[in-house]
Amino acid sequence: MNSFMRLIPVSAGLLIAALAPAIGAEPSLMAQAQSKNQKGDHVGTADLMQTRGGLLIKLALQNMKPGQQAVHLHEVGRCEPPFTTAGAHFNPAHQKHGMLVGEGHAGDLPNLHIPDSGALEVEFLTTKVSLEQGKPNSLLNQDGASLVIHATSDDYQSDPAGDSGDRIACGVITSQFAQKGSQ
Ligand SMILES: [Cu+2]
Repeated sequence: MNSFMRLIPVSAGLLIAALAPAIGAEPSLMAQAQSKNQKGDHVGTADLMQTRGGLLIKLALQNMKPGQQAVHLHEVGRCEPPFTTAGAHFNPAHQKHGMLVGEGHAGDLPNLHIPDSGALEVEFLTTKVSLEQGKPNSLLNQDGASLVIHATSDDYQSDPAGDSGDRIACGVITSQFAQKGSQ
């Protein structure tokens, strides 16, 4: 039984290496969020990859309303419309919101500019959060985390959420290699 359990991390590591050859020899941690709007329609996917320089987030959205919209990492991995279940912004360092005010929340991200097509692909790198379990800034903590998109833009200063309006889309951040019963 024990030897079987030990096989799981080995095969996960090989899979990571196969999926992320650009990162080099070191396996990376990866996670994904499937974003849905309040009606439950799929509107995009976020692929998260822990790199040596920070957490790379690749966001691919479709069927969105054009315009500037805030995107944040929220502190709970639960997306039930109207998405208040996702909690506040991910903020383990207990900062006030917004880069214009100070350090900001760890879950703060720059605004999305969605074109008339309603589709957008964008990548960001943030050094304020991690996928490494056990770190204080890990998104993969006990209650998880979500990627939330708001109806309007973040003003980068109003506490607690940049005056960015309703939560229009939400996706639970899920480790790509989480095994049921592994904790
Ligand atoms: Cu938010």
